[in-house]
Amino acid sequence: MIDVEAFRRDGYAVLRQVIDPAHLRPFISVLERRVDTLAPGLADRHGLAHTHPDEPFERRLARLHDGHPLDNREWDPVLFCEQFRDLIVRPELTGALVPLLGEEITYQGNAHLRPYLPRHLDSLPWHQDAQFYGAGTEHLLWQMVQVWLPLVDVDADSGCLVLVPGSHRWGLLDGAVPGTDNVTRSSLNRQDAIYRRTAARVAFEPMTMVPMRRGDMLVFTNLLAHTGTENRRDLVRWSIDMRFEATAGSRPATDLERHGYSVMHQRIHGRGYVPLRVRGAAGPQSWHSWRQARAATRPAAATA
Ligand SMILES: O=C(O)CCC(=O)C(=O)O
Repeated sequence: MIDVEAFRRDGYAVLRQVIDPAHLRPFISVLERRVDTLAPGLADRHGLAHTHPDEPFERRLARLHDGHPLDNREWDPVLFCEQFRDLIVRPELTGALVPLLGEEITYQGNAHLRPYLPRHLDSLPWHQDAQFYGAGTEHLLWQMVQVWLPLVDVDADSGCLVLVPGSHRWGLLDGAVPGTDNVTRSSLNRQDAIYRRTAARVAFEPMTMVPMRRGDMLVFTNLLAHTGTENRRDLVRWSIDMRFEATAGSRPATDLERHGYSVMHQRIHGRGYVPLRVRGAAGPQSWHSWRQARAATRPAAATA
C-alpha cells in the first residue's frame, strides 16, 4: 500500500511485487513475437549468420542488433494491443494508484516502450516530465502520476532509473514548452535546454538509484527530476513508462488544476493519443471500445 505522506514528501514511491510477474507474460509474448517477426530483416541488415531463435527475451534483440543502434520510439506502437490493455487495467496496478488518484483513473494514452540495448550509453538525460508536457501541467502534480514498469530486472549496471527525492518541490524548471504549443515535437534546441537546465539544478543534490525487479512498480510525480542510467550488461533493458490521471471531473479540482488538465488534454488529443479508462464505477474500458476510440481518432499530429 502506497504511503501517501511519503509520496507527497519524496515525489515518488517504489512498490515492490505489486504485479505477479506471470501477469506480465502475455504482453512479453507479444514483444517476443514482434522480435521474431523482425529477426530475419535485422539479421540480414546486420550481416548475421542466424536469427538467434533460442536466445531469451532479455537477450535476443541485443543479439539481432549486434551493436547497431535502435530507436526505441519505433516500439511505441506495440503499446496499443489487447495484452497491454489487459495489463494496465489489472486491479493490483490500478488499485495501487487509488490512494493518489481516487477510484476513477484514466491512462492518458501516452507511454513509451524502451528496449535499451547493451552499451546503451546515451540514457535519456535529466528532466521533469512536465517540462515536456507544457507549462501549466505542473498544476497536475497531485492529479496525475508517471508509472515506470520494468519487464526485466534492472539495477545500477543495467539502466535503472535515478531520481532526486523531493525535487518535485522545486516547481517546474524552465525549459517547458511556452504558450500553447505543447503538441508539436520539441525542437532539439528546446530538448537540449531542458536537459541542461535540469542537469545544472540536480548537480549537487543527493540522488537515489532505483533498482527494481519484474513485478515492481515505480510511481512518481510529473515534477520529479529523473534520468535513466547506462546499460552495461549483456541484456536488453525492457521497460514501459506511462501516465495516468484522476479521470477529469471525477473529483474536485482547483482552477489551476483545471487549467493543467486542459493543457495536458490539448497535448494528448493533438498528438492522437487515445486515453483508456482503467478503473472506475463503470469498470475498465474494454479493448473493443478502446480500439473503436482509436479508429475514430485522427492520425497523430506529431509523435514521441
Ligand atoms: O526509462 C528511462 O530510462 C527514462 C524514462 C523516463 O524518463 C520517464 O519515464 O519519464
